[in-house]
Amino acid sequence: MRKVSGVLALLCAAMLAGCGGGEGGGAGDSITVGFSQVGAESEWRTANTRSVKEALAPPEFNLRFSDAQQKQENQIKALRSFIAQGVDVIAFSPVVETGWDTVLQEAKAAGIPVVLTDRAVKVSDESLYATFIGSDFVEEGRRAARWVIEDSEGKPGPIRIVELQGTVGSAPANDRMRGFKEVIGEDDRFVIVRSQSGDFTRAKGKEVMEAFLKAEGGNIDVLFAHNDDMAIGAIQAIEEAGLKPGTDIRIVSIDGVRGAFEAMKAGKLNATVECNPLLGPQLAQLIRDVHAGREVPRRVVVEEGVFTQDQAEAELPNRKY
Ligand code: GZL
Ligand code: ZN
Repeated sequence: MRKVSGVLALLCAAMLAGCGGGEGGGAGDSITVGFSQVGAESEWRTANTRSVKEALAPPEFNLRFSDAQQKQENQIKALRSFIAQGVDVIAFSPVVETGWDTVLQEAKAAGIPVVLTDRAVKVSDESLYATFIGSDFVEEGRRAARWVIEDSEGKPGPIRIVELQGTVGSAPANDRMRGFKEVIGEDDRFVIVRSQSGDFTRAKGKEVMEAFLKAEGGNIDVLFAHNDDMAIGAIQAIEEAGLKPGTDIRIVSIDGVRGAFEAMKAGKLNATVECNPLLGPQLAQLIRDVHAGREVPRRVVVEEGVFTQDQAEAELPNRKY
């Protein structure tokens, strides 16, 4: 089915180009896509970038890819340059949720459709983007909390939790926190004693966990990290403090990257909530459909699961990222 629609898309693009449809910036009948990526901050992001580049490959696509080093102003600059180049479609993963209305109005005025992938935006006018494909981050936060509740079965309170949050203002950080609090709040044994952003990186995760340990000493029962990279950094800090990660402090994180499976196999991480970065093929199909003027769903949710320590060894060889 995908093959046929791919050929159809090429034919119609050729026809459009043929009748001087003014295909913006497309070389021949390929679809020129401007893609602005958040950065290269985590294993998840590396896998996501690989999946996007593999899916938006020549000759069908002419991909212009930019890495924003996790800065919104760099993404806005990239989007403006894609508009100036007259690309056919713009796709991007917005580093934070707000501050996009102006540049997306400019894309709309230039007649360039926008596809959101991975993270969402908060905008006044829904027509500023055609579709959003990404995870349900609130559900990921709920899954992490459900694991903590299950893991704390029979333990008396207070159970003291520290939280390493993702990038300030980003959809995954806002929504994972919301989902986690919604479920953990149902059981008053749990207390979130400290929350701070580790910006989704190993280095910052380690640094913030060192501060938590200094402030709370051995008084931390659970670490909830919004991504595996921060959890892996925190694990180093916990070991350097002479404590056993996964035992003295139970740890749950999100993404399900290879590093998490290795940490679970070593008994240092207890669970990871899967967050699938391999969005490339679905993104490519959405771009084909949008470019060809076909209807697309406003929201495409990516299916994901949860992995625990006892499954790590068996699952490791199957991991694609
Ligand atoms: C989630 C993605 C997050 C990952 C982090 O879809 O936006 O950003 O959870 C990454 O690892 O940095
Ligand atoms: Zn996800």
